[in-house]
Amino acid sequence: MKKLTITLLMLVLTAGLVLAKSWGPVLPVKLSWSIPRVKSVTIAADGDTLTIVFSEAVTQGSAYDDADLDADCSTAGNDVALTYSSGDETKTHVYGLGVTIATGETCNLDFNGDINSLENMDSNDVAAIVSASITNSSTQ
Ligand SMILES: [Ca+2]
Ligand SMILES: [Ca+2]
Repeated sequence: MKKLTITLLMLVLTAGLVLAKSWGPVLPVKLSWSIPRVKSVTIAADGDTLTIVFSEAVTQGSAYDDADLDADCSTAGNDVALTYSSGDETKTHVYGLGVTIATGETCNLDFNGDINSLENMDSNDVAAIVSASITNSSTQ
């Protein structure tokens, strides 16, 4: 019985070492538990472009969809579509707005992505956002 226990223990240890060896190269060297946050959201002077600045570089994960984001505005209405333009894998993501936002409108940003939608470079997801305030710089 004792011999069997030792044999089993050796098997588990060996399996563990083999696993550690094969998975070692894909494990991140530097683990990060930081959660990317939205620092600012701005509508440009043209009223057609929206820029989100995150606290760190953010990428579009496997479940990302433009529909995960929308803007709710006082005149243009709720759920204005956003279409990704540029900035993937950086802090600053630029989107086209489905409707031209007029000067003086009040807008908020919603983000409701599935797991692995927007995430940082360590795959930590951006948390859901409800009505983050948008700075409207439109002159239209
Ligand atoms: Ca909305
Ligand atoms: Ca993730």
